[in-house]
Amino acid sequence: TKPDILQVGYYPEWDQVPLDAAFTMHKYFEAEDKAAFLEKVGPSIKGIATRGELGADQAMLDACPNLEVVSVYGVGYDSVDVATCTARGIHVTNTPDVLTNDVADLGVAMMLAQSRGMIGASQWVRDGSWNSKGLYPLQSRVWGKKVGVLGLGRIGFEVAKRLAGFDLEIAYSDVSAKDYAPDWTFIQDPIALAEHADFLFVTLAASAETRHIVNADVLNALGPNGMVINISRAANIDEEALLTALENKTLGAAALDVFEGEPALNPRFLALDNVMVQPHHASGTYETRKAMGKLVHDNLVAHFANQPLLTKVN
Ligand code: 8YV
Repeated sequence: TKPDILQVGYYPEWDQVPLDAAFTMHKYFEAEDKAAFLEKVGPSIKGIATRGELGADQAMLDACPNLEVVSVYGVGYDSVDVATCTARGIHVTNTPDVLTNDVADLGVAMMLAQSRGMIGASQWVRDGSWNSKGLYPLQSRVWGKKVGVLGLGRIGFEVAKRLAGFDLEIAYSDVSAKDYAPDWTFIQDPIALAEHADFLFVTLAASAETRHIVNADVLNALGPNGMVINISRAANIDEEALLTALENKTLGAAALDVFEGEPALNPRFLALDNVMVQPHHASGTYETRKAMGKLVHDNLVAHFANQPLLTKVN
């Protein structure tokens, strides 16, 4: 008998096939009546396999009294109530490290593309404007400017490392100065960091403490020539304040991979030309997603074989 697993979201075939071979997968995301589905399969469920942005909500945890393990396909586990899991003796695992470089790559690419107006420039060529209207409007330079990295964890570190290679001056904020940060400037206060920086990268793990850490004051400090880049979680930014700042041009620009209520983002974003929007795909390469899927699978297998978990959270 294979352990019963609640599968919260979609996985590509190369992940689904090995999961189906090792476990009885119950596809929550395909159920029309989610509550009825949970009521029916809940008592048999020993594990949950979920995605970073979907997590496991209270209704799921409540519906699964025999739950032993939650395996998250993502480094962020803010959408899983880890405190409840820990109290109930439920293990939680995630997929750190394997996605770090891809997330950093996309963040830097977003910053460069938005700074140099590359999406608009591509459109300029495609729609014939180059030929009919002439030269594309000039943009501000990137190299030599100052970047502030809010959260110098694994992803923040890789962003900073890449941008140092572009001759940007690096400053960062975290709960404490990091001994692995070369000669980068530590500016703990997010407002002071934003005041100092031209580009503010948000690379924090989301938690109750970091909710809306990028607020109206931080955005104001970043200013009309500043850009905020978010490759973490939407909740780290006060989205209402961000939209207002972008609309009023008190903030120069934003490059965002994450949104409140995604994938249904606030339509106000789409009316703005000073924002780059991306569909939460910073970890979305074949190589990384395969490594993430393997970790989701291998953690579940390890758990049910009474082996040590590979990447445990609690
Ligand atoms: C998502 C992420 O998990 O790692 C994270 O925390 O947000 C992403 O990698 C990804 O979209 C897969 O669900």
